[in-house]
Amino acid sequence: MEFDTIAAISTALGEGAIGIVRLSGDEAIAISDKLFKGNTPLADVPSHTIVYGHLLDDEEKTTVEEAMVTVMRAPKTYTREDVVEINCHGGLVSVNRVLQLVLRHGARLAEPGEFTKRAFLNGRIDLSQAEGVMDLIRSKTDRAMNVALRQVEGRLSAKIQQLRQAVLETVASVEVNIDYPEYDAETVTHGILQEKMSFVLQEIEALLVTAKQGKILREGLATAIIGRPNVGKSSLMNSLVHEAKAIVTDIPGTTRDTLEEYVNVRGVPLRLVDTAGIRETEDIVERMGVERSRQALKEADLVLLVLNYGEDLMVEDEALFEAVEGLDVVVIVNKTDQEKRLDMEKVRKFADGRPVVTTALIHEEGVDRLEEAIGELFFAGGVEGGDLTYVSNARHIGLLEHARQTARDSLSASDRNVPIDLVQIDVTRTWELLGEIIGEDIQDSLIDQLFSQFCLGK
Ligand SMILES: Nc1nc2c(ncn2[C@@H]2O[C@H](COP(=O)(O)OP(=O)(O)OP(=O)(O)O)[C@@H](O)[C@H]2O)c(=O)[nH]1
Ligand SMILES: [Mg+2]
Repeated sequence: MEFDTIAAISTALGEGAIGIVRLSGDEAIAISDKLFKGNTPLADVPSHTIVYGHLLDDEEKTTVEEAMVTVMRAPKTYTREDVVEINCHGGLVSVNRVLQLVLRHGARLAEPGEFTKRAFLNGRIDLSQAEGVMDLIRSKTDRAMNVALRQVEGRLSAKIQQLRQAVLETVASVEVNIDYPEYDAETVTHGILQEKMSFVLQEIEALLVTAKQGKILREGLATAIIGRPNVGKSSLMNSLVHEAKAIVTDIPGTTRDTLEEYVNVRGVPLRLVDTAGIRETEDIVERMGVERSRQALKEADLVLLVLNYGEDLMVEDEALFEAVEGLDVVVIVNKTDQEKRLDMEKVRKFADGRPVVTTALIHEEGVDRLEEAIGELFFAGGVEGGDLTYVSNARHIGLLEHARQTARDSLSASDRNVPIDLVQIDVTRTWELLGEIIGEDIQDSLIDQLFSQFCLGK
């Protein structure tokens, strides 16, 4: 494909030791040569080498920067085009100046994600791999990063290709049938369809099993800390993020608005939400806070339900147990340094098999046990360190769910001996849906929208 030459600052903006301005396209080397002065012109240096020199301002003929310039010729580059990376001094002014210089000499400012988009359009990676690149940059824990890395390497793509191949074999067999009905191979075709589509369905289902965990690794587990006022919810938030983020006082009703923080607990990324203590109140602001707590509870994947060891179980506590029915919950009995008033038997009964952890957060006691309980809850089922072909992207999950449906439809139609050319419709649709995951048969507008979510310079 033919493209113009693009440029962007590829390092994070801010003060740093070095900053990089990257160019990609047919003119990348020629444009760089216009402003670069070193021992040899860039056009003559071997590919994939880095050279030292200066950048000159064409108008004022002054040296703008001292730079190390990497020349990478197509096709073995990130975009499959000629790529030049200008390493200059880090710092907002410096990198911006270099960028301006490059733009003045004929490069166009890249759109967000445009380098990766080119890698996709030039066929180096498929769409799911490109999306993996974005996840990689945004990953918040090691584990999430490993999952993204596998996706960039093409694990998911390979799986999808394999499934599409199986669907294609079905299609081919059906086509033969439609074209040569005199052979009356319909029974054979139904047999092939049953076999192949069952396999495809099974594999899609297996992928979707990983979806929940994959999505959590990517977006963080929405975790709401709830409990009556003053039980120690904000103390818990602070203990988990290892910082005094939330205000803690002995006044019930201290927290009035929800407060959010990301934290990595044993490899599980939590999007932790501290909430206002839930109680009936006349105070308008507090009441709005309580409403938000209820909302946070509704949106939570995991609930940390905090109780007070120094008080009897109250009706409000019991109401909370009711509210979290069916959710993943860890019960935290806090303030164990106080005299015991809580009936632990009763708590266990209400917890109904869900983990109960005791803490004295005022002394940072029990935080370890809590972290362990969260880790165990999440990685129960031993997925840890196993096959990392997670499906984590909402777009992929949506397409897989749809493909699961069309695969099922084709099987049940075949079961009912529906004419094979009608069954074919569902089979073909399955093929298309799987294709969309890796970016085949996908609309340009959707591609533009996907890449626009990237950061500048990637
Ligand atoms: N004795 C004792 N006090 C604690 C413990 N944990 C927290 N506290 C105290 O309990 C009080 C309330 O703690 P917070 O963390 O603000 O409680 P909260 O649940 O966020 O309260 P609201 O925001 O008002 O709903 C503070 O004075 C804390 O210092 C503990 O383990 N033992
Ligand atoms: Mg609080």
